[in-house]
Amino acid sequence: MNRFLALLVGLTVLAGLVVGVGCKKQSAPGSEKIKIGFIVKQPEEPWFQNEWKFADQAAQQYGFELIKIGAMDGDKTLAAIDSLAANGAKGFVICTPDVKLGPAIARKADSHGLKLISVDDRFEKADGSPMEDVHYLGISARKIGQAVGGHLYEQMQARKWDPAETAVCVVTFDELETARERTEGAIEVLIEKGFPKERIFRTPEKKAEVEAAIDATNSLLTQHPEVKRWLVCSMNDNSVLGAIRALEGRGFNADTVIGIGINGTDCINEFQRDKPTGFWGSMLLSAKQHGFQTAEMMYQWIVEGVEPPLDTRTTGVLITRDTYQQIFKEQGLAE
Ligand code: FCA
Repeated sequence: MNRFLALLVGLTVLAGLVVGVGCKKQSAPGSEKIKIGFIVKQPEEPWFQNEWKFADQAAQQYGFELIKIGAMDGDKTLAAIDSLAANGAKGFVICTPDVKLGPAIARKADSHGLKLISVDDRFEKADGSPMEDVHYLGISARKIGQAVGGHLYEQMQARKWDPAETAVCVVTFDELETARERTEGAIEVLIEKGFPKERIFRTPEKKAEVEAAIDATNSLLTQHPEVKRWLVCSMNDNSVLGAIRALEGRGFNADTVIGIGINGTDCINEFQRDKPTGFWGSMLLSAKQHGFQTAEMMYQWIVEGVEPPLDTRTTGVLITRDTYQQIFKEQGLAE
């Protein structure tokens, strides 16, 4: 009897082991990874490549699979969401190519039961107001713009430029709230400091790209051949770089132009040139927070049910040709 019992116990333990191993196999790391999408509007821009790089780090740390998709227009964006759903993703982070797509994107995400976090560019309702119910992580746009304005003014004074011979070229992209806030913030501070309002010129770009900024700046320069020195600001590095290229086309250079960008990721080649150009500095944003933190928030939302805050804002810090290497080192960004 005892022997029989022992055998029974032995068999039960064995069976348990087999079942246990079987179960383990099913949930072994790698076989059932959570999938999270990360859609960006301009995959060629270093800013977005950095966001992806940091989101990848979150994927590695937490063991989920990151599906990166570039979507430059509405059709691509909506198709990307369908394909994420078909692939079994549970949610996605997105910088939309057009904030007006917000309601359509939110509806599509909802229809597939996908969680959604918007990054950088906040979704807008049909009436232009922000979709405050969609989780968002973006920059403190007005504050960062104000910092640009402050540094431009300081640099002008440091060079003892006569404000009467100087003008401001503001390449605008007012369709986008985060862009408008940045340029309006810069203008606000320049005026506050005493820069003559009538020589702050706004010129709209059709897209936030170098070529479009070149066009926008050229049309402004044609109207103002009298200006001897220029301060330049815009929504990001590429837009300021475009302005600098247009100014160079008319003989302006580091002695007659002070440009300050935003991102701090798309101006590294510029800082690495042999000679300084009119692109003097940039407000370095935290691509790490935008990429890593949004992906991390999405993962924790899916797995632990921790809903992220509805609105998270990040800050920036000035970098120049002389300081960027040191600051990158301090922030662990150096290659
Ligand atoms: C927008 C811009 C990007 C970057 C980001 C934070 O999406 O297009 O270049 O500045 O905001």
